[in-house]
Amino acid sequence: MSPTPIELRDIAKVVRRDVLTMLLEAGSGHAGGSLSSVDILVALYWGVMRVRPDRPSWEERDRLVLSKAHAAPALYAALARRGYFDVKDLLTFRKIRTKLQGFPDMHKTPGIDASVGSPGQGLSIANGIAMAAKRDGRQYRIYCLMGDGEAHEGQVWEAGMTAAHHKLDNVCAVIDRNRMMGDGGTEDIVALSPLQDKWRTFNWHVVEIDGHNVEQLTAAFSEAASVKGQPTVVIARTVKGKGVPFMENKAEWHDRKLTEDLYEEAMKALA
Ligand SMILES: Cc1ncc(C[n+]2csc(CCOP(=O)(O)OP(=O)(O)O)c2C)c(N)n1
Repeated sequence: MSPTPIELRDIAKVVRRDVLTMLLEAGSGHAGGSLSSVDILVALYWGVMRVRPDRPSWEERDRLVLSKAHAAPALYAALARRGYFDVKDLLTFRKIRTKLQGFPDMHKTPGIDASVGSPGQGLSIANGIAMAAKRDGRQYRIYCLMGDGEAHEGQVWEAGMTAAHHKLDNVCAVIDRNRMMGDGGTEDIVALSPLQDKWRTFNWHVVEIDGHNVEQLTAAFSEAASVKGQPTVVIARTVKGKGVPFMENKAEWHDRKLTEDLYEEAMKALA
């Protein structure tokens, strides 16, 4: 049975706490963009995606490409809590020879469907997987989680055109629309608005929702699954650093180092 919205919210809180513990232990990593993505990942892995954590390579599984690869801590914590590997392994994040590299490596970590790192590339990978699924007559769906600042990379739009041209209705892109990146606000650096119109013009089905509301997220993904002949993009309005008041909407928390004191304060906020 699928978890209730209240259960999903509780899981998201546990995942957020894991993220902070991993970042403190590693002494580096990306807090803001990990915390903004947590509810999206929890909705997907617990409420939407067909996966078997005991068989990570199950051929019929739905796939996720973490195009905003710096949010790896959020994905690793979600995978561990979902049962792909031991939660204790999270403490090895960013350590030498760990399976939990700073950016996801599909050859090292159970549950990782694509090796990613450089922003802007994930949607092209998702397209390739989606074309293979269609060619092989498989029903699985491919989710691609992107940052909004990531859309400054031209490759995102090349991939956007390609997915629509090939009618890849098995692709669902999710944009973590926190309106921030490491250097400040997306709209000040290179404006993305009107983002819905851009994707619509690229022949995508567009849904915009509150990216911290698990009910809205699951409804959006179910709408996406019913769309035929077109890929869907879910624009998920989020808050960078969500859940930790001193991190929320602060560009510096893109990748600032967490200290013991600030960690304690953050964990109190997520108690
Ligand atoms: C090719 C390349 N371009 C840019 C960067 C630097 N960079 C890393 S992530 C990122 C974008 C961060 O913004 P966003 O995608 O909105 O992520 P979020 O706010 O969700 O963390 C940038 C510019 C890079 N590492 N490599």
